[in-house]
Amino acid sequence: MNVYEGILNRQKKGKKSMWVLLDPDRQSPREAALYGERCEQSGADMILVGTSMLLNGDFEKTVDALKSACGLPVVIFPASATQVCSGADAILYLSLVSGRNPQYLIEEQVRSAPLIRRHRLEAVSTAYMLIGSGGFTAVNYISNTMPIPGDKTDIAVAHAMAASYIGMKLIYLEGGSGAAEPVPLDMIKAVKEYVDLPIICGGGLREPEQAAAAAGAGADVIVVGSAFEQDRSRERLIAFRDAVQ
Ligand code: 1GP
Repeated sequence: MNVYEGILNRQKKGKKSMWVLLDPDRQSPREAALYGERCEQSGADMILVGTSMLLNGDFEKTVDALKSACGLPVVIFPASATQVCSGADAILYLSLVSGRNPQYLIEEQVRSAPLIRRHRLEAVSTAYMLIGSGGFTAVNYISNTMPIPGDKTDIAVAHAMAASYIGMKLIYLEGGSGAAEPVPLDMIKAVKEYVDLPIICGGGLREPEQAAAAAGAGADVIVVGSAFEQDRSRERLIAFRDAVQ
């Protein structure tokens, strides 16, 4: 079963998933391996590797270390075509559909396509929708795009429907890493009502209760990054996992 089939299977069975986002800049590959092991033992379903801005980290070694340390799917969550490497199970082939910047709608995808083929990566077409969270996030700045305002659920729904008609496979509602507020629950509910695709939701989920609320509103997958950067204990991971499921 490939990564996308695994996601679809869980969605069909009504099982919610927790994915952990790991920024390769925040730890050594060795530390990443230990963390990956803990994520697996704590019941996480997948590990995403990516960052808006890679400074010192080793992307490829981090992916390899995670793969050798744990049995979870390790999936690239790329900010650009530079974050493509072999060794991962798949790549979220993101198109920033909420923005109107051609670089992130199609240009980075064209640059990365030959590498994806060379590395035989499974590419999972993902409609990446940046949702306004009341603050200015790294994704806003780097992508040079405007987010969809958090109270404009109709606009979010239209984007998700368009992505579905185009043939994309996942909807990612992104508040932005470390966002002041998570994606509004009403928006998750509305997108769920109109689109059958699995919905991923992340950004600003600091407490298990927030993750539970997002899952309850209709998100099939919850992504948590920052909340585990301060506390990577097994207890913290399990608290989120239990809240999501
Ligand atoms: C960011 O959705 C992810 O792309 C996770 O966000 O770091 O705020 O958990 P956090």
